[in-house]
Amino acid sequence: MTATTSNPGTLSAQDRQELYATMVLSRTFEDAILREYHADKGPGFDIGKGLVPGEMHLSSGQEPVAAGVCAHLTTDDAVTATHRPHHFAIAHGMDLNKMAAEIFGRTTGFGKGRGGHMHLFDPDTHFSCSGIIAEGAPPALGMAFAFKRKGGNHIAVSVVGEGAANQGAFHESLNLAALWNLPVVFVIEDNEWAISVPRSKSTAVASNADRASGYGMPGVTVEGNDVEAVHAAAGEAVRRARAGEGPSLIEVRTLRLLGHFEGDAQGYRPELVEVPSWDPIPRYETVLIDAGVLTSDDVSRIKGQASERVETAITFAKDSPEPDPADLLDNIFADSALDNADSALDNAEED
Ligand SMILES: Cc1ncc(C[n+]2csc(CCOP(=O)(O)OP(=O)(O)O)c2C)c(N)n1
Repeated sequence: MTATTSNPGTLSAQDRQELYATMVLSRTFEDAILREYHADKGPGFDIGKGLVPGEMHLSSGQEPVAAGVCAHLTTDDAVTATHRPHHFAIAHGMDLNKMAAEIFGRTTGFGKGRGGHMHLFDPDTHFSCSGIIAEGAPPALGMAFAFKRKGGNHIAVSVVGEGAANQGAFHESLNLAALWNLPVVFVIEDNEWAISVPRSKSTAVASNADRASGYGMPGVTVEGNDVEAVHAAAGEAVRRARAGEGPSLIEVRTLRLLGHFEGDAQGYRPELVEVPSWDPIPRYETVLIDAGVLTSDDVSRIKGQASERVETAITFAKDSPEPDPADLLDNIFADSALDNADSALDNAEED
């Protein structure tokens, strides 16, 4: 999406429709992945089985964070996301076909099917994510440093969960980003749970946004899982970064509608009974319909277009070739690295 600099209350009808459409596309994609993931796991729910093997972390409920932040970015800006990456990947404009193919482990995927859903990587849109929590923060700094050295006003966004916000890599990144005045926006997606650990059991700090002042940057908390409030906070943080005013931290109180991973029974979440009424997408839909920004025809059109794109991507993934086991060791080392290693070995043998 194109970068905008909207302030609260100044979003156009088109901006608001786009925020809604981005969230709908993300949810539609994940609902399809959920369907395919569970289709053939067998009676004992074996995560090694089926068309989409391995773990699956879905972001349903957290769409306002990605839509609100990425509305300010172009694909020349970098995003490093988490092990729960789909909503950010989609909001940042990654190709749905290659994304689905990667998740299905097919050769047409972003990483030739070797990374899977936690390791979506696309140099064209400057997007990456990782199964290692807080791992994306240092590379975001590297991207921001490069952008600053090259000139221009591109920025990097580093997304972490509130659990990952306790990791050393995250804090070292905040420190260096402020010290070097780098164009970075740190986003904490606070869904209150790090697997089964509530925020109150992982940090003594009531609000992670307060930590920003310890590093010399502004920090803001966005309450209510509200896409327009995220958009407003991100607008200011992105403006600062582009203007050379340095990094900012945004903590968004959001909501994970599903388990930490698919198959998680969530016995640790007593509040779950209330969750359906918290779904941010129907809530925003009602707001926009009441404001006269969306009609029910618009809703059907947006959902229909999302479904069409998503089902095309799922079909593309299913029709794509599986990797050939003979290629297993390809693409692990760059050829030059192998050459260097060979000559180092030769030299060692000669010595
Ligand atoms: C460095 C590291 N330690 C532990 C894990 C195991 N792990 C995977 S997800 C997770 C919890 C992450 O919680 P949070 O950062 O709040 O993100 P959420 O899953 O809620 O989106 C942990 C501890 C990991 N992947 N990487």
